Amino acid sequence: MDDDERPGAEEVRSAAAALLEENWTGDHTVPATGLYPHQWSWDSGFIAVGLRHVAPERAQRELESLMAAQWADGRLPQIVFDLDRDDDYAPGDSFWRSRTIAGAPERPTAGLIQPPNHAWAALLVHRADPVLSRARRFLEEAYPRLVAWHGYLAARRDHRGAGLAAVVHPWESGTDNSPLWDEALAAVPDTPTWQVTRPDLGHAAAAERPGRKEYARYFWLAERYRDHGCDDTDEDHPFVMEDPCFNALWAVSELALAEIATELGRDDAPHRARAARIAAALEGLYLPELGIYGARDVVRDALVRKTTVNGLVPLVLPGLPHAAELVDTLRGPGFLCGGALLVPSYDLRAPDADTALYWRGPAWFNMNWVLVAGLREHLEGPLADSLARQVITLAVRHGFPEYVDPITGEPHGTRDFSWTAALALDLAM
Ligand code: 2M8
Repeated sequence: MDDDERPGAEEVRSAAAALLEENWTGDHTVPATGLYPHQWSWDSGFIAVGLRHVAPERAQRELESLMAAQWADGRLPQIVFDLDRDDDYAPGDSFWRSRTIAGAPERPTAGLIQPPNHAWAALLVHRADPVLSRARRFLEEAYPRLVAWHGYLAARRDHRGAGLAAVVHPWESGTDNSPLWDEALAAVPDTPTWQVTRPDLGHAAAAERPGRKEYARYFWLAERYRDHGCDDTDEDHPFVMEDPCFNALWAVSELALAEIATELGRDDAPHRARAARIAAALEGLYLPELGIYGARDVVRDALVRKTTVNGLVPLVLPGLPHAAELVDTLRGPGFLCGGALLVPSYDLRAPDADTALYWRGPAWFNMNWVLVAGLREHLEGPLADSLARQVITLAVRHGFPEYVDPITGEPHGTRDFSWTAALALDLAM
């Protein structure tokens, strides 16, 4: 790409800041108006990372509003519903009825969770403006909530007792229709009681969203979890998966909590110990023959041997034993050397890869941002820099798309997508 095609830092900053302002509701940022009209958990983490450069107080409030919807058991919910603005999303508050569940907060939320990038985001937000952060007691207030959140993962989601947290629904992974979940999901009934509605198809093309059968299974699983009071005691829950992306983000966030503890004059050792335990347990997901981390299907006690971007995310961990192999895989024929501009969500050589279909081939900006961080951690500066430039260029050129075709850069999904803007902004600063 020619240098003159690349947007300058000021262009990125002003376009991204304008979009983030537009998507700000007064206490949080929606992922995108229309398709995603509420507050999403890991979106808020990524959005705060970008917002810190242009509106540090809003970045803090982004995380504070999510943490204000914490459940008594410590979970941070997948979605905080904003009923005043828009109810065009399913399943919404009428499905979850969270206020009828003991321990749920005042504000209506989903019962599920999303990947724990929040402590990592909180540390970055603090460092962007420590004076403001201290004046607002941002870390003092956030720390106990983040400790409780990670405590929930350790106490309620470590189904095998091996040190990893499990997701009980594909939505919890944030990578909804990743091929990692195919086999486990195929065993889930597609007969929910709740009538499945698809308002999402009014905002995005059907060919770019999960299919009808997948949605029926998503609803069935959500219904089962809800009907067990979202209490994580359902021993026969049919979908229990250990995701390398979710757990790597947990470990990085645990390391961030250690830094936050130090900043607050508290003991950082328990956080470092837990991060080490998660990292050690992650090694049980490593697939040496593929040079990548897979997922574990806890119900079937089997590893899912598929090469997805989720399996590259452990690169963010310092001292990762297989970092060199992961970098080779990332550079190799399934990912960048398939001629890709950005790292795709799924091995481009897989017969069922589809470069326009959501988490089954397209490149996502959040994953590429995480990989830039991972490459920098492992001293792969030139590759990190070239990926960062592609993130910025494709984000700005296409009006902050949700995701892109990794080969052509063609935009897909919704536009004006908040984390695309926030993370491009972060990389441009
Ligand atoms: C997508 O997931 C939601 C369900 O949570 C959906 O498809 O309706 C995913 O890309 C997820 O990672 C993201 O957090 C969410 C909002 O951007 O959209």
